[in-house]
Amino acid sequence: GFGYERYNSLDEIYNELKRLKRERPSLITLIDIGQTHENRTMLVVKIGGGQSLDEDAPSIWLDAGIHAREWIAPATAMFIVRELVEGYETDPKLQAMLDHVPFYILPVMNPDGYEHSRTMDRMWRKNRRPAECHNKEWHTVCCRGVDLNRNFDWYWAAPTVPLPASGSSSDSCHDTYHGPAAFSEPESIAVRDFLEAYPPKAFISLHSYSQMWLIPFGHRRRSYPPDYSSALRPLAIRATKALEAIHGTKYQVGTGADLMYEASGGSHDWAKGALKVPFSYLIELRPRNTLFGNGFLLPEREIIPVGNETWAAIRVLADEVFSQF
Ligand code: 0X9
Ligand code: ZN
Repeated sequence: GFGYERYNSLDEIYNELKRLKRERPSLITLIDIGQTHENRTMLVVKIGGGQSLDEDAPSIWLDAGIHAREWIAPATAMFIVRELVEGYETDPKLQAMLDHVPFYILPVMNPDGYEHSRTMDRMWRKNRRPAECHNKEWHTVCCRGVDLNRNFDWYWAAPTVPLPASGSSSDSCHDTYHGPAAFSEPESIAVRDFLEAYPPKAFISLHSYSQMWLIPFGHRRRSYPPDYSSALRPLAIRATKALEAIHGTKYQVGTGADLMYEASGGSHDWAKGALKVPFSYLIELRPRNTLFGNGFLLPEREIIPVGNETWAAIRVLADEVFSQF
């Protein structure tokens, strides 16, 4: 069965969400936002805000697992689900916040890829779009999967420098294949349609790894939204200070393009640039670097510490949304 200190299967995660819903039917709503290529359900859990779906109410969006191999992201999303559900009973300030500002959490945005990473290929990243074939020299190659974090309609498929490959690739065999068109994938369509119907005040996407709190925009170096210095960056710095205060974990703050590499078609860039979500961030969770092996293979003993420190940061963000809207 499900455990908060373990990496769980998709079934275990969905069963836990259903169990929480049975226990607290008035606090929790489960929303099926779409189906994947392999017909798995994409499940959003709404916590707080009453049971009706109010399009105008301020809310906070959190997704995880857009990249299949980044297992700490869904585990952290589930930690935050539990923190919100239990805190609602025990923390009056959190209760007041959740009554006014619900969380919409999608713990596994890429269920097909996640299961493929669990059972077939630990380092799988993309979704499981059926193979596309193209000619390469003297033979035909066919490859599966689109990088969902290159498939959003924000400078989609734009060339990037200096590493086109890590930026966004037109080669279906590449790990950053952007797909045949913007929003070509059922998973990115489901998220877009939901967010357009219920536009949140904050958008957070959990990834791993690097310990970075990334701010739009990531498609070009030195490209920033107008409120980067006045709002987005100061809040990110406050949030990462709260994070560091828990276990001393240090985060870098900046745009993905400045700190890492240019990459177009990302969901957090689209959320800020196209949907105009006030606070949009991409969080690269632990570890910091990969000196001791593969950074995607974070030991299970770190799940709870990562959950605690990340929750402290997200709490800062939630309090800010609550005070502003
Ligand atoms: O490449 C990505 O999609 C993200 N990194 S990951 O290792 N989790 O795959 C980072 C995207 C942030 N934006 C830029 N780096 N431009
Ligand atoms: Zn990622």
